[in-house]
Amino acid sequence: TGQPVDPGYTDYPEMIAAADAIVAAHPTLASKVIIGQSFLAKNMIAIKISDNVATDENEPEVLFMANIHAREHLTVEMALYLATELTSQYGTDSRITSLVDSREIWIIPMLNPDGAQYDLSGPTYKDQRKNMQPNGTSKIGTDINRNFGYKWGCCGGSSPFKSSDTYRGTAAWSTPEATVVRDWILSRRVGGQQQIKEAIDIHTYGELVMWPFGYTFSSIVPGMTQDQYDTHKAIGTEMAQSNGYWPGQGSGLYITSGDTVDWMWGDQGIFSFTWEMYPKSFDIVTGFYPPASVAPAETTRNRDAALRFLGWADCPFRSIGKEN
Ligand code: 0X9
Ligand code: CA
Ligand code: CA
Ligand code: ZN
Repeated sequence: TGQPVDPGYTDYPEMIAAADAIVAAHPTLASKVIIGQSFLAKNMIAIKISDNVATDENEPEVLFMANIHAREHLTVEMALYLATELTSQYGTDSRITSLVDSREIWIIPMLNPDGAQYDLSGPTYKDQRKNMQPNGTSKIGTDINRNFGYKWGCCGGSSPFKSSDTYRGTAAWSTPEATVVRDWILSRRVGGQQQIKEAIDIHTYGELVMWPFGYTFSSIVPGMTQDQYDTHKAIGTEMAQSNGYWPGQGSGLYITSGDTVDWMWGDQGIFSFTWEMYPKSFDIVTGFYPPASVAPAETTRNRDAALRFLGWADCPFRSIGKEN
């Protein structure tokens, strides 16, 4: 890109420091969990936010994850904004207080720490998307968001070519980062019941809210009933009305296979969404690399959408008028 790295974006050490600072400031509300290690042995972390945070309570769990794609730095700011807002406004903002009291919220701010750190290593951005696992070509890495194990490698939704930006890897789960997220999500089952009810995988760019499936243009397929589809659509459309993004099924953008949301819904029954943040389209200054100075406006913009999303976690089907 030739664009100089903006030091306003949060890099890996700063992300860890920010998480530690949030936990230090709100030790009863926030905790840091190391969920595993990246290919280059960086700790991958989740921030848990809830009342009585040290106790695994019987409360619906919600996951926000960010920066699976290295160059999508604005998503880290989004994740840290949410963690900051949910803790600092607790006890002041009644809406936040009741959501934090009644849910267990997990935030993974940097799913691809190796790629993110490389992209920010300067002096100019590296245009890195994938992880940092060597593949024998000069375009290092595997696309972690094509490496999940639901319909992996199907249907033209990923690339078999190692140099491609959507290289799917040698097999499903060949990236340590996807495996860490899978194993951690599987660990959230209690008595066979997945505790995580909803998830958002935060990307840039396009200003979109998308739901599964990404692997097929069809809406209703095995693994997605009409009510389940309608529930995704209702919640996704509500979020898009709030933040001004465009709602739709993921395949409406293009077909993907092995992405996070298809696995989270298809394998774990978690109501799952992809956000594509600012900007709406490529322009001369931005694409993946708007100035970090846009972060306050572009994160605050999603506050209400995130809180509405948290509100459905106890019973997503309520969004279509069906309790069950
Ligand atoms: O291609 C992706 O992984 C995501 N877009 S990005 O520009 N951030 O790389 C979109 C994934 C959502 N699924 C579908 N669009 N099918
Ligand atoms: Ca709690
Ligand atoms: Ca729990
Ligand atoms: Zn992305």
